[in-house]
Amino acid sequence: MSKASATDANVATAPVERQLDWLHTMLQIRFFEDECHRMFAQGLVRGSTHLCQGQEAVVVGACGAVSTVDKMLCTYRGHGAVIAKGAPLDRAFAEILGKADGLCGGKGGSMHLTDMTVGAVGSFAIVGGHLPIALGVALESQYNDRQEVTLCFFGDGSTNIGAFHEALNMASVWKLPVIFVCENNLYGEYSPLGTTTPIERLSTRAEAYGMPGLTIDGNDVEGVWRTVSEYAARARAGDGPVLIEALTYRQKGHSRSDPAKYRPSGELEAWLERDPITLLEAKLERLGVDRGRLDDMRSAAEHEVLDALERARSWDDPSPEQLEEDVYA
Ligand SMILES: Cc1ncc(C[n+]2csc(CCOP(=O)(O)OP(=O)(O)O)c2C)c(N)n1
Ligand SMILES: [Mg+2]
Repeated sequence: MSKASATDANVATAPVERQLDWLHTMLQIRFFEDECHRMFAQGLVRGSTHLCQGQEAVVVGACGAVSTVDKMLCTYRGHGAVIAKGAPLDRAFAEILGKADGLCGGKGGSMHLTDMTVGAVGSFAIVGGHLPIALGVALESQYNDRQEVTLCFFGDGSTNIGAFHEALNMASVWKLPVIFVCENNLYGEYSPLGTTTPIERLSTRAEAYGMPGLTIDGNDVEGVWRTVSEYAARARAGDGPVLIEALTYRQKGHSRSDPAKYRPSGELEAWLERDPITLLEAKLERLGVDRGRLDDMRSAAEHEVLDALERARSWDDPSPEQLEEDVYA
């Protein structure tokens, strides 16, 4: 068995089995997104999709720090978050394919995956629009005296939207149990953060609203888990929200039609060196996990994803009658 590295030495590590669970979910998300990319490229699905390859550690670490009864809201780049919260792979694929047994009856699609049974309250396509909604979800928990937290994921671009500022302010005044997690992937669509935002550390915006603000390595799943665990406990105790800025990188373009040619040369390669899955595998090897076990897990995750896709593709499309259900006008 090899020893943990010096950088790990002063920090309590999560049990290896737990870290293997995280790896498994991160691999499922990676393969899920790769398959989504293929489905859209092959014209099996209309519209667009926003993939999260490279950002898996943020959602897996954060969702791993809360339980099913806790709530989660995310963006249109939300497949990974919803899977990390526990939604089944086949019904997520089915939703994207517009099938009747999709998570939302096939009526939401890629940008609106929702699974209330696991606390995945919604994926939102209006940038920043869901932050005030997260407050309402958290207010309901607080009002009914349930010690739940609401995880709210959003991109760096959201921090320039008015609703971000209003939401942080009110969450702090009312001490709402919201964990605001900014997935800072350095770009809002095709714009580097620095061209739209006059500060570098987005977490400093927390200070204006009287809540703690931290910047963490979003590609270190255990670090994300540890930070969210700590602040979730604080929120459950009634001490209010936190803003966590998780630094990460979107390995693909903004949406499926974006080849991301605007990236400076070498940037992608540098971030691929810090791929969150590779980092976790290397750490597990240092902790003594056999390489063969990691390879087996990788191929199991790939098969699970491919099986789920095959099942979802075999399911029925909504009937004409089902199309009229859930329509309010
Ligand atoms: C209110 C609003 N303005 C503009 C858009 C168009 N839009 C879609 S995604 C996006 C970029 C958001 O970037 P960021 O918040 O960093 O999230 P990321 O896509 O990087 O995950 C924009 C401007 C939108 N959906 N909603
Ligand atoms: Mg972004």
